[in-house]
Amino acid sequence: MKIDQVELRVVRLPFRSPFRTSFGEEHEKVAVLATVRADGLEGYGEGVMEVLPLYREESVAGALHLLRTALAPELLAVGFDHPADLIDRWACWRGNPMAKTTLELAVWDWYARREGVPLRTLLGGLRTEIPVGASLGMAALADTVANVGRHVEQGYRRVKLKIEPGWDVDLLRAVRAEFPRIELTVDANSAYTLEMLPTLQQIDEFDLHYIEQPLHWDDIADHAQLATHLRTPICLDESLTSPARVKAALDARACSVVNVKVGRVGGLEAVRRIHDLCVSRHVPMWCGGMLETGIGRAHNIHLATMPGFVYPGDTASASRTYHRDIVEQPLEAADGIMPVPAGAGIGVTLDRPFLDSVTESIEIIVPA
Ligand code: OSB
Ligand code: MG
Repeated sequence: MKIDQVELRVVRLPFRSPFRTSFGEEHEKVAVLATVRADGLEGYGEGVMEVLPLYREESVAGALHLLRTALAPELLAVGFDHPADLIDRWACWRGNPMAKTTLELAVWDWYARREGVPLRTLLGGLRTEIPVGASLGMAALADTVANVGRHVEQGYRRVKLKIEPGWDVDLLRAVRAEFPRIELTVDANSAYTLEMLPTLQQIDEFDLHYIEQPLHWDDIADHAQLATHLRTPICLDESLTSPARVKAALDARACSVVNVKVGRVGGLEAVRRIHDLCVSRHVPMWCGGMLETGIGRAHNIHLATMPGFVYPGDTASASRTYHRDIVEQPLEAADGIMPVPAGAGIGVTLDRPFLDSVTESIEIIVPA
């Protein structure tokens, strides 16, 4: 198959309210959207790089450079038989999983639309709806407790709280006092070190489903150490950047739960490989989020239908994050259940006037 052109578009969308984590406070989304065009069809992908490398080390500027100078020209020159082939073809360019995923997702969406099937079907996902939880940014204690209550009332299947040193035990005590039995998790986004073991051990008393990425954003060894001192299961997020890294983390017993973000691990074929590994080892997985627009969110919903995604993910209603989305279909959960957009590919269409109104730049790349 030959692709006629690749569009790279940068959009800027304000959040409804600031999202605060241990690595900073964010007020808006800057997303790179890739569109591939061929045979009168379009496919869409979204990158989760940030303007500055606060979560992992990729950035919007670096990803655009790789996309326009290497990935898109290679795809346009060579074409493809199956989207699953791209990950190995692009391995010659080291790392940069988020940049690669941006374009790989667009090819998967295009391919599914051309086959006339929902993307989930290509991934082996039989479910037409998925249970979801919500990730709450840091806020004042009383506001956080009230916010947990609102999400519980809305039926979210799990609530995740962002923590950091000094904002952990008291927070959990307050939330558990009000909600002793809800499925509760915490995400430290790499804010702790092994020296803080006594604090981390106090977290054991709150009956959390897991603790997400307590230590350094690229670490496996220290997490393996930590796991021997905690009852609470460890879930890795930032550290898992490829199928090989997931295998290394499981071999080292650094985590017993896996957060899958397609951009962080290098695309949907990488997700499939991680999925099969985790299923074979009986390791529960769930689909993380990066506050995506409707394109990335729709991809997440489709991939989370794969049978190994047994815990509720972070793919909550789009309206929690945005006043208005760039896709026409509302991606909204009801009672903690998110329906999978029906139709071919990821099942969404673009709200073109709104998309254009939030677009910062567009470039079109054609075969050389
Ligand atoms: O660690 O899961 C994370 C958002 C940005 C960067 C990292 C993370 C998050 C979230 C948001 O927790 C989840 C979502 O609602 O998309
Ligand atoms: Mg996380």
